[in-house]
Amino acid sequence: MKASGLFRERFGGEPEGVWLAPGRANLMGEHTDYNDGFVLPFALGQGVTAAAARRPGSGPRRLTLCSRQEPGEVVEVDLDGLAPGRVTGWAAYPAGVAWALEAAGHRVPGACIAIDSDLPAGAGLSSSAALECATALALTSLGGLGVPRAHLVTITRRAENEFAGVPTGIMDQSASLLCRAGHALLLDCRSLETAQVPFDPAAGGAGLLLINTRARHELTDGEYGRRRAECEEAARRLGIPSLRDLTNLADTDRLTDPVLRRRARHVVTDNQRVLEVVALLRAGPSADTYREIGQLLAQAHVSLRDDFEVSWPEADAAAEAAQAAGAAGARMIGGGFGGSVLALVPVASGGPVREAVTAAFARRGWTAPEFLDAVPADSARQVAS
Ligand code: GAF
Repeated sequence: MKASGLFRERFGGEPEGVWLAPGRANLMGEHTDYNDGFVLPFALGQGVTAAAARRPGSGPRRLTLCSRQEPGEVVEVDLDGLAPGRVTGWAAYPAGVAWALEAAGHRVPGACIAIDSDLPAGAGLSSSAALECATALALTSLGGLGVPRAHLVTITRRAENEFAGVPTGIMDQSASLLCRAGHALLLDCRSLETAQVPFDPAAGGAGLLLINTRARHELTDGEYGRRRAECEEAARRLGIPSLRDLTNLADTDRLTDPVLRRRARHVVTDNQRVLEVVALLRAGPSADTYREIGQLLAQAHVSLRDDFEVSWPEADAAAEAAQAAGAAGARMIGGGFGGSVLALVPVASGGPVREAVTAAFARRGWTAPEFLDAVPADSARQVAS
């Protein structure tokens, strides 16, 4: 385990435990979470690991953080007086978790934490949320703080929104902390009710292929926040608390601004698609089920590209090439403007789809894409003591 190796190198001695938090892919429901709508993510086998131990002695309460992905950097964070803005860069995520735990009334122990990740960075697979959730499990376990998972979701999201300053919804932290192997997680982002929906594409002769388009995804670049503001403005003009309350597509016509109308149309149709996918999955796995889910994925991509306008050229090309080579459907996932495409692929078409997407990128002179076979995995957990 590489995080433990890094811990030994940097801090000497053994960690008291190693915790893993997975990244996520999202089957359906994009940009619906901050509109109080529905999402259907699943956890990946890949994630962030944190090897950690309490600091010995009675010195200042402090976190000492290092990461294999940030070689040479050791960040010291004083827990007393910790406040947003005091820590920046990658360390803001773990420091923000300590801050949010303390703000929720939990006393965090001083600790040394070594981080490692096998999630490709910038691939839109939620590496920041995974970093937060691995840290949250490490700190609560080391401190003997019995914080229920549902609270850890809101605490880690608070770290991201208020400490790291990234205005995301609640999907990614929920996926990392609540998903189950062999299932997708249906989350109602208004009530925060969850349901585990059996999701085993292999049983229907299909597989999930993640295509990292290698166009880097950043949530901090302003476009994400702009979409969020547009949705809030659309809801305000319609006189409803949030776009979740719009269930009839025709109601979007009441928006005279064409941009706001398109944004609202995406949210209404994507919420509906989540519920349709859930109904299909609950009916049981079959080749037909996955063909229909594939069609919904294709529709969702068009909606994200044309109505929500968060797709990017590499994602459009990947989705198109994958579908032409036999994928049942494919769509961009996550916030957009970079990152990954999720393709639902009949097992026999796996090879041809990879070849077709690779060839499409090569024809355009783009960096070759990376592929990852995704299998719905378990949520965050301790992996070594
Ligand atoms: C990012 C955000 F972090 C999520 O909250 C969600 O809004 C997603 O983009 C888009 O669905 O992953």
